[in-house]
Amino acid sequence: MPDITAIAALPYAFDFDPAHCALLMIDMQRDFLEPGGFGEALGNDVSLLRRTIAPSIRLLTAWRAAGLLAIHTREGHRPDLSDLPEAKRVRGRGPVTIGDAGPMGRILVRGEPGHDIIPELYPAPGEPVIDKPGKGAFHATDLHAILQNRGITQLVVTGVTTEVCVNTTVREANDRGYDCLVLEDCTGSYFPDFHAAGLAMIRAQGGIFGWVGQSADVVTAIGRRGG
Ligand code: TIU
Repeated sequence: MPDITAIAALPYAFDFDPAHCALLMIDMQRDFLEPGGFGEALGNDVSLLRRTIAPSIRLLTAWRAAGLLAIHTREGHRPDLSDLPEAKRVRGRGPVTIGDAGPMGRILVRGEPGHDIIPELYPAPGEPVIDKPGKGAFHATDLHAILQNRGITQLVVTGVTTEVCVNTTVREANDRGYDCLVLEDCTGSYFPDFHAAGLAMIRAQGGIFGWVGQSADVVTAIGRRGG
């Protein structure tokens, strides 16, 4: 018997199949959530994203306790910046850009403190970490292969920012055949309007890209398993 639980979501319930579902935590990096990183270099108030941390901790704790697969992503580039398109480097025309030195090391560069995941949500040993050079987690990465090799067909998606890396990844996942449940309280944007619109775009038109739900309902569904 498949172990499927209906989770309340929009536009309709999400049939959660834990054996074939991965949690995908997108770019919960110091560079986006702490002062002195890429997010602030772009002119943003990074404190707006921090409300996502507490519910994400509760979700990740329950997810791990149930023995389910959690995957983390990090946006960033090689230290020699050979994978950084010039168009991305100069975009924004700010005084500080990708590869420049900042208080958390070189901005959005792999191996630097700012590029790493925040300590509150640090990957556990054995959890895949996907280093991605773009906004989408499928572009120029082995994420699709990792998911296919583990028989994953569904993704519970969290992380930052809602309208940029979360939306891009969900659209990529949708085109590759995955069902995505995006969690409202575990995703965040520097722009509250874009957060709301980004989620509305996912669930509109009968769930054109996926579903939108709340982390507490996923935690409850995990707790009901086998009970
Ligand atoms: N700027 C912004 O909102 N986001 C990014 O640049 N990357 C991610 O969303 N991870």
